Amino acid sequence: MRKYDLRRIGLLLLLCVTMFGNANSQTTKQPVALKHGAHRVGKRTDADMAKWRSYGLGQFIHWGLYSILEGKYNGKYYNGAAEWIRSWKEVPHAEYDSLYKQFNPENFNPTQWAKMAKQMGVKYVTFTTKHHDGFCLWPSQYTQYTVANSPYKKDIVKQVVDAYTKEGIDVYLYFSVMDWSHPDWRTDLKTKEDSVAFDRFKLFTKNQLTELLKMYPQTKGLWFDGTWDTSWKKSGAFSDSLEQHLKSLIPGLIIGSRLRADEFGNRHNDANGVLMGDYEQGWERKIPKTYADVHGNDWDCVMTIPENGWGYAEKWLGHWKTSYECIEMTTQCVSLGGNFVLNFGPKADGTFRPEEITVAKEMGDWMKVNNAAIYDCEYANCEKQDWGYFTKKQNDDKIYMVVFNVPINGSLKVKLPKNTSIGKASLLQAPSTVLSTEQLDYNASYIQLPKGMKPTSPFVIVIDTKQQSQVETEQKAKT
Ligand code: H79
Repeated sequence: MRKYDLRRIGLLLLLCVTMFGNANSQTTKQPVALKHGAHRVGKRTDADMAKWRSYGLGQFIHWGLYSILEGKYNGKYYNGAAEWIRSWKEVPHAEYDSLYKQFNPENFNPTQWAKMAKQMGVKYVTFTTKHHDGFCLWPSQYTQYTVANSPYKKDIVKQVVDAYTKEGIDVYLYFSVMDWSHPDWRTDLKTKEDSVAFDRFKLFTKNQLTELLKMYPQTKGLWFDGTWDTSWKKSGAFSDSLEQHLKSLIPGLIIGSRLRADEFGNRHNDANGVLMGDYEQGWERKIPKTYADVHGNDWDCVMTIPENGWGYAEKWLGHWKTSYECIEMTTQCVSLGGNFVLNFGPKADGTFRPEEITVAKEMGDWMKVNNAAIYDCEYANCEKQDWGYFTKKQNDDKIYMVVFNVPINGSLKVKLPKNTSIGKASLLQAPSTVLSTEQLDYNASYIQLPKGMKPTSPFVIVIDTKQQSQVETEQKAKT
């Protein structure tokens, strides 16, 4: 019996225990024996994944031919996301597919990009190597539709990978499986011809991904997209073997839950409800409300600064987020055990719009002072309060309160986990300022802000916790 089969049997047994071990469970369904389901129950425990978990903040970059059109065509503005403009009926495909002849980002300065990201405080970047239009920002040998055939000619992916790696920022490659430029790509497999064509497409996909990992061995992970079509959902065996192949090329490689489908076409979670992939990749432009919503998984939230739209658009219609909103989202994600990844859509010439430069700068300024509450932090298991968010240092007992709304009386309610109490509360920015506390019951307290403190930006309180003995807790609980 192969090691792989043994692993599956182990997984099934684990599922049985999980599902039948709980006598109160209402949904005691028989686990389904799967050939292409999850390979693991629970989180990865290795060092690469531990590093991913400690990032807190990441950057996403969407850059491609759509950046040239800037969300408009013939003077009319497109209502959808700028990177989807090729699918707008106004845009002739042949014209869009010729845009590569104009791709020449003369002001592209990868070192400047990486330095801006570094100043912002991001620990990883996810970069679009190929979006849905199929245009490759690296010189792929498997298609002519690449940057090598543009006037710019040079390899963009290599420059991004090298510049960010040099700044100590981990690089993840975004890759859209859906490829509008490829004649063999299908949304469904209805005929024999479809299946034959899609088999060629699968080989093309595998070749391109193998090529990427061989050309850029510093890659820490892959961020898949465009995997929702029926054709891909019918290709569970392939995506399973593809994932294993990619992981064999770079040990420790991190791949989210958007790549695979099981043999029944279930995505993200397999037929037994177990996550397929190293983290839950379903939080696109939304953040879970409670810790229960993340089902014990690692996860990331990818977010746009405008309401929608990832590629560059001349006009941002509607609201766009301020740096404080982005800082709050970062904190909220970390407080629920996830990473927050903020998107940037550079212009076709390779420069960033001023609004994005401002957000990056202001977030970085805040992170410089307050990053102790973001990096290496996790869910703190404290009851959520209206003033903001709790985070907890991994492998440490320190709890952080990131305060966004100060109550008029300056009293911040804190409810720590069972058997834990406040040893000392102080301001992160002024550690010698010890804050007074008033105990409400055995694990709830008020922390009082210094009189006259009028914060002008979100700030952090550090709680050094102490463990109460069980006896002490029980005695207090009785009174
Ligand atoms: O790259 C950015 C987006 O362009 C891409 N993901 C982020 C990171 C993205 N595009 N669309 N979506 C995500 C959401 C998917 C929408 C869909 Fe549909 C709705 C897929 C299937 C139904 C509309 C109808 C689009 C395809 C069919």
